[in-house]
Amino acid sequence: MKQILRANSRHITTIATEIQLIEYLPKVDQAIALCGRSNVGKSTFINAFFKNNLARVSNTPGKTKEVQVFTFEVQVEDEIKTFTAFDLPGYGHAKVSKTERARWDLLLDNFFQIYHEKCLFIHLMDALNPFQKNDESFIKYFRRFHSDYWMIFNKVDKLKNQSARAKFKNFQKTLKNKSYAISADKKQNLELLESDLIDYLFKN
Ligand SMILES: Nc1nc2c(ncn2[C@@H]2O[C@H](COP(=O)(O)OP(=O)(O)OP(=O)(O)O)[C@@H](O)[C@H]2O)c(=O)[nH]1
Ligand SMILES: [Mg+2]
Repeated sequence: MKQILRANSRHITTIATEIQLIEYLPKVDQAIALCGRSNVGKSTFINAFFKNNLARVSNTPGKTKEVQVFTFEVQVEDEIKTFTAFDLPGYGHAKVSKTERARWDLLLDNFFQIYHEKCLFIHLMDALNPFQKNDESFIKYFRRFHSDYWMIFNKVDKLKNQSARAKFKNFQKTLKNKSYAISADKKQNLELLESDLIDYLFKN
């Protein structure tokens, strides 16, 4: 038996500064971090995966302004382990002031500098519109850290007709690395991801 014990998922704290990131580091053994464009569904993913209403979701891009820290428990046979999940602010949100944007980018950069060895980075992209310019810049930025990285295409429920779904599948096949296609909002295709994530966390 292997499963996430959803009733035990918790929001722990909010981190807004580099000092707080450094202070929290010793508390983290293994973690996952959700990254991606603003509004792509990172917080929705946390809720779908770990517990309803754990993270704040909004239609307005730029909802998650700080690093939100969660813990979740995983059971494999009779062993239970606790892991950390970080919900990160999104990139590429145009409608905020330059000062605010710079503060988020700095916090994200601090996060990667400090946590790149601790985390599996789960990079969400929009299935309808993957590899947008700022996704590409993010990937380029992020590669230097050589962190573990999974690519997830979210909002597949928006691929409304057969031809859109076929086109997406063909696109997915052209990718060199393994990727997942899910709908966090409709909780579609989460089983394989959950099983792979548990295997990943337990083997590390
Ligand atoms: N149709 C559809 N909508 C989704 C899906 N996942 C998230 N959304 C919607 O997308 C919007 C943004 O979701 P969030 O989870 O707040 O996005 P985020 O990536 O955390 O955004 P920031 O915090 O701004 O970086 C919300 O209106 C969600 O309901 C999905 O799989 N399908
Ligand atoms: Mg969010």
